[in-house]
Amino acid sequence: MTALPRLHLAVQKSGRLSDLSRDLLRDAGLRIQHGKNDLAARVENFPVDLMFVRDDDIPVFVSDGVCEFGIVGLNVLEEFALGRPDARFEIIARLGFGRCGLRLAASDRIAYGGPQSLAGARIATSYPRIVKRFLDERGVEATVVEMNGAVELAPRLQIATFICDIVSTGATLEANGLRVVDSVLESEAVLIRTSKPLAPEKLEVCENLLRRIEGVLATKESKYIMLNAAERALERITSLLPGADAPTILPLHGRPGHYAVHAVCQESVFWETLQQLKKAGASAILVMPIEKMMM
Ligand code: PRT
Ligand code: ZN
Repeated sequence: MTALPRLHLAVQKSGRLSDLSRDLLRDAGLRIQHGKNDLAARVENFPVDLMFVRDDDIPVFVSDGVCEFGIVGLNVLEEFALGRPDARFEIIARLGFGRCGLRLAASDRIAYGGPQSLAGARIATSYPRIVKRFLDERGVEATVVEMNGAVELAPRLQIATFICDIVSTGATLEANGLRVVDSVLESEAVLIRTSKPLAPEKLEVCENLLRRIEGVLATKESKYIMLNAAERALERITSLLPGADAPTILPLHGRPGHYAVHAVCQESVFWETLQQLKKAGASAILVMPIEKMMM
């Protein structure tokens, strides 16, 4: 029997996305062999090798087809793609972690009444292409000053009046006497795939990997709901179930006219939903996590 061809998946070696990327792959059932400091690791039970690299290199590797897949922040990906119109990748899934925003910020003393306030100003950033696009789309002319780190210091050093940087809690801006004035991009980690043609024998492995990752993402949001209800309430109740497709409805033993409703809800189930279900006549409502799912 010939061995299955191995795929290459690029993940951040060490940084904010590293542990979360590994967690996602583990949840997808991939057993990763080596420790954190290696440059590559073999997955024991699936024909995939992980490549541990700087996040900035991930779009390059995937676009060039050196790695078939990669996990990277949308901010890094967009900055790369704007500089490489011939880039060959597609976004397969938004992964729901590494959430942050690329924000314009300035000191409290600077007035801001919308993008026009940026006209003629200097903006320091590590994302010059994204900032340039933001300005161009709004017809504003400003000077973009590229910095590779410590962007928050630019106003204090009088390098620029505005900065455009990644913000998550806002603590770094606050510590530097800056406030957010505008949003440029919402970001999170995404799974990307090369658009270079794959060898036919790799396609099936790719599909299997994707199905597993999609399964993990689906279970994160999904819940299994069980409840009981009288027949007359069924229509209203099933319409209230968030993202549920064709619930299972079973007669309750010894309670004529009453049914058990089971459904997979593919959206978050909030307390408000449970209250609405109760009001509509549901009783014994149970909401359970789903461990694995393959659609
Ligand atoms: O070494 P390598 O090049 O691989 O890593 P890196 O240092 O370039 O990136 P890293 O590990 O810092 O971040 C990886 C990705 O995580 C980013 O590209 C974003 O997609 C995402 N992410 C999520 C963040 C943040 N949150 C974040 N808060 N990236 C950076 N920050 C920084 C930000 O630059 C600023 O300095 O955190 C500071 C602000 O945080 P708050 O919480 O004070 O607002
Ligand atoms: Zn980086």
